[in-house]
Amino acid sequence: LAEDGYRLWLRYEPIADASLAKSYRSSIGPIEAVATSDTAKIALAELERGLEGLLGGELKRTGATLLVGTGDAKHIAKLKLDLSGLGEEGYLLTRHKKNLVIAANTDQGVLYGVFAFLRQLQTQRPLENLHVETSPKVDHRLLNHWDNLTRTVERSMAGASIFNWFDLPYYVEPYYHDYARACASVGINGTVLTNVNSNATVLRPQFLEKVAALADTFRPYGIQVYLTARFSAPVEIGGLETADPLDPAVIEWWTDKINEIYTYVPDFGGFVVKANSEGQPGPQSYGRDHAEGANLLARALAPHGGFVMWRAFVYDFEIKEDRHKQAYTEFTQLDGQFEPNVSIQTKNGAIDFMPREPFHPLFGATPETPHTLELQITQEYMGGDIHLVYLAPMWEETLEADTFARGAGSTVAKVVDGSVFGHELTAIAGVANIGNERNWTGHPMGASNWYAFGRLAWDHQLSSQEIADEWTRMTFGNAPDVVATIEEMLLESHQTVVDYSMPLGLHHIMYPGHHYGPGPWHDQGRPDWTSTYYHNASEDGIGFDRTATGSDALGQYAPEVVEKWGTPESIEDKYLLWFHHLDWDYEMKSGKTLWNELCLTYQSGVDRVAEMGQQWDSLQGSIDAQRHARVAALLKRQLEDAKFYKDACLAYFHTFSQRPYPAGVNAPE
Ligand code: GCW
Repeated sequence: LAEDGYRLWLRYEPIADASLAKSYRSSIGPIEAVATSDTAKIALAELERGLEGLLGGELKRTGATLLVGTGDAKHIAKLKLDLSGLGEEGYLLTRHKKNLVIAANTDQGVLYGVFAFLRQLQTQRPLENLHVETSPKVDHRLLNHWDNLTRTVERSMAGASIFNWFDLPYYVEPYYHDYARACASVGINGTVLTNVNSNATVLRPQFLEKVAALADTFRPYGIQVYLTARFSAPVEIGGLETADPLDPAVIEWWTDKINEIYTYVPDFGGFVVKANSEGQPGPQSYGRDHAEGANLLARALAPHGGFVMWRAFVYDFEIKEDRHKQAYTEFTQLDGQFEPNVSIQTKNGAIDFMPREPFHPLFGATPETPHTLELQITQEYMGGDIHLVYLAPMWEETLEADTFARGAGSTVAKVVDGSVFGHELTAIAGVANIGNERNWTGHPMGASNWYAFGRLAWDHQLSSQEIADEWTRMTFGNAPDVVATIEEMLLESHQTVVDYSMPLGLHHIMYPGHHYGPGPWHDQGRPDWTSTYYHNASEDGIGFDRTATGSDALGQYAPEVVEKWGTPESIEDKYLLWFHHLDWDYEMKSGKTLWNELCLTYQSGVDRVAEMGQQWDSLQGSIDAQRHARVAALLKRQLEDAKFYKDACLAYFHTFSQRPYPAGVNAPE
């Protein structure tokens, strides 16, 4: 099991290039550090472990010393470094005369600095002119686990939940430390332990004890613990008759409950709440609105410094309007009514983590209320832990999308990091793809998404390419052919999955329930869960008219966006059928008809998976046999799945289009 992937990107394999290793050894020298806090001890242990693995043996005196610590430690203070811009979590890696320095204002910053320093070596960057100065652009960088107390995990396939509730608090699994190390290594500083669909059980004292054990374990790694709050908890576990947020008994119940939580977890982060969505209870069940619901919890959390992430993923069983529009309609009305410690947790797009979505129109639309950007690391709609899909390019697309809220350049990233509207509360959340599989994520490449999420949450200006490069080197080594091949596979993989499943702006045509394969024909008896509602295919054409002649969801965006996306000629092909319903013979920018383009795009997605298989085969012998074999097997299945997706969709759409398949497309059998 030596290469089973358990170590993730923290492998610290010996640097094979002897002269590079030698030069690293001579520029690093022995470590000088003072470690008194648990966090500082963890940082030092990690540094020793990393250097031991990468460089082997003890580091000898070479004239250089690696100086590690906070600005107030004597050996750092005397260097007179300017650490004023680093804040609580930032760090500085630099050179001071002959010495290398890892410095920060806090032990937490030092821990992040240590991981960053080791990353330099893992990716074989030169140390001569080392100078990295960075602090996170977003304060709260959280994983959201959709994990149930029974250890099932919603929408993840990487085994059971890593949280072994049954044995807690007595037995603390050693791997919790490795989970925390991995999170800290990419700057993740919070974790929501429970599913947004969970019941209220976790709020019972017997479970709060268990939560406390996890919080104690994660704290020295800088990871705060959060929970989901089931809105009906006062009824479910509190014995009250109502959960009406304005009812004094309910207010008292939550206040007591929250005070109680803080006796177990003094630095408890707060709650994520899914309310009045997909059958979950919420304030509207009592004739109250989302702000009244969120504020109830926020007021009780505020004295302790906690905050509420109130999810914007709301839509009703009774359809009032295009589901795309509902969150915007509800939350823009409430802007200005939320307590300052409430953030609206908003998915990247308005429907639901589709393979590709235009950015959510709520970003930029609530000047008074901050947004927590919710991304999905787990591949609910993109082949689960079977398909190779590197998600950073998709997240980058969202982060860089311009809302125009305060003129050009008001990107989603800048709305989220608080700079567009001057918000102090900033957060970003990723729905975890982690389970108790030995390699954590099932697909060996799935870890790239955990890694990329953390890196982007820390610094949204990093490119998906840079992140892929780092991760590949750290995970599979620095051999040029390995790096080039894997990077190319990663970077093209998202467009590939879009092409063989939901190209050209198609969405929500997956099979219901498991969401794994195709189901464009599917009708679930309510329009917003029905594929035909979203693709609208008929003899007349295909696509969802969301312009003013249709649902006008487009009208929820800024005028600049409306102008760009308002016509089929001006919108990018990748969003075309999201906003427009077009004739099968519509002439695309490529000069092809829509039908032909659709067919060829599906086909190119399939072809690209086949190519990935060949690329991967070419690495046989260049990476360990175990991980190679696993990815190779998964790519074979991905190819079969991709063909099936394409065939199912094209065969179905063909019943409407009645056009021949263009040359180059393998017609479905
Ligand atoms: O994507 C949908 C999923 C549900 C999920 C929901 C949500 C946690 O199919 O499984 O529930 O979104 O985000 O609340």
